[in-house]
Amino acid sequence: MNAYDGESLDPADWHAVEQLITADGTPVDNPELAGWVGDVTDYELADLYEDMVVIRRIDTEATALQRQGELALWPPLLGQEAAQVGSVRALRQDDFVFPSYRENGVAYCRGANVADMMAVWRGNTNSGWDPHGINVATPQIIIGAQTLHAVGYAMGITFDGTDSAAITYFGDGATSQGDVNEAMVFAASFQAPVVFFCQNNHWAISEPVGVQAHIPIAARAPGFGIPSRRVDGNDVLAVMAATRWALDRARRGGGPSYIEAVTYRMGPHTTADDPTRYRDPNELEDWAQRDPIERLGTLLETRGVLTEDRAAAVAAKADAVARELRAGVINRPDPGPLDVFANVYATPNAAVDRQRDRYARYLAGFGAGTETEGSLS
Ligand SMILES: Cc1ncc(C[n+]2csc(CCOP(=O)(O)OP(=O)(O)O)c2C)c(N)n1
Ligand SMILES: [Mg+2]
Repeated sequence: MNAYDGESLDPADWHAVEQLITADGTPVDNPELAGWVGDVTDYELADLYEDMVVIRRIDTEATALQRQGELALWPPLLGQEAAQVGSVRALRQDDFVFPSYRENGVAYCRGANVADMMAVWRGNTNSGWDPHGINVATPQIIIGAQTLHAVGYAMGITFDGTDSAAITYFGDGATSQGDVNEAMVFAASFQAPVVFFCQNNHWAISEPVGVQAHIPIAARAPGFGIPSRRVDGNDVLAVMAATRWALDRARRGGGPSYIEAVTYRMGPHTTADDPTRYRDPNELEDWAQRDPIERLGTLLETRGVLTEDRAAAVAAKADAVARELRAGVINRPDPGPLDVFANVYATPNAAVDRQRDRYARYLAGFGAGTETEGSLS
């Protein structure tokens, strides 16, 4: 656990972070953190590398699809691959994830079908996937709301008496939101088995992290009675170690933990944003030197694990996923106008039925065809 002594009070300072792999791919001697990932073999590290490459490819393809008019919007995660992969790969399948809109890498690793993942960004479904199918709630656009859901779910875990955990992802900007602070109070009060996972990507749209945090974000959590760690979010192994530490506390009845993964949003906030209007290009250049994928690639090459054949196989896998994603987006049938009433409630609801019938009659006034339901359920 980090103690903040006041010497490093700049929340944007990347140097005051726990690491296991430096930006140039050199292992770091950090026995306490390393102890949490002592069982991870080089081959398993190569799997994490593959995850990150595939996720970056998903991001590139989705960005292209938005530019081509096939998606309405896309929130890129470029640069945040290690934060997402390291944390999600620390979870068990029976743990439950409560993400924001940017955790598409997390959803992929949990097994979300890539076409389903894109549907909400194409604007032709109210949701993306069945949350209970992969134990991941669908993307939350309301900043910070998912942290409350996670704490409520985690309190339910306690009532059930199992040793699973909830994890919630949110950004640096979200930490200013009341919901997140309320969630932390509840989590601490009820010792809920929940992991607060903050991706400090340095920006909340056009607002730099230093405006809303005058001390490192991780330093806030102890004030709520929640232990925290501040890790290099571009170091997949450090992120995995910290997440395992937090999950272990949750499973053993130790209550909530907080992780600040210090990373960088290399792309725009969304495809509707132009960061060149508010961001110093040198900052981007600095962070490009700390790329999460390159550093792991360097380490694995040095150890002889990332051979040319393996790298080619990883690239082929990424291309295959991108093809599947593109086909899924382009071939996805448009919903019918009445589909908006589907899945509002889990059980039949008279009020929704009345609204659907009224709308169907209204549509029928325009002639045949428009009143039929589409193929989505
Ligand atoms: C309650 C609420 N207020 C404002 C917004 C508009 N909004 C969307 S994203 C965003 C910034 C979030 O920044 P951060 O939490 O750092 O997450 P990031 O986008 O960097 O992943 C804001 C203010 C919103 N979606 N919900
Ligand atoms: Mg942010």
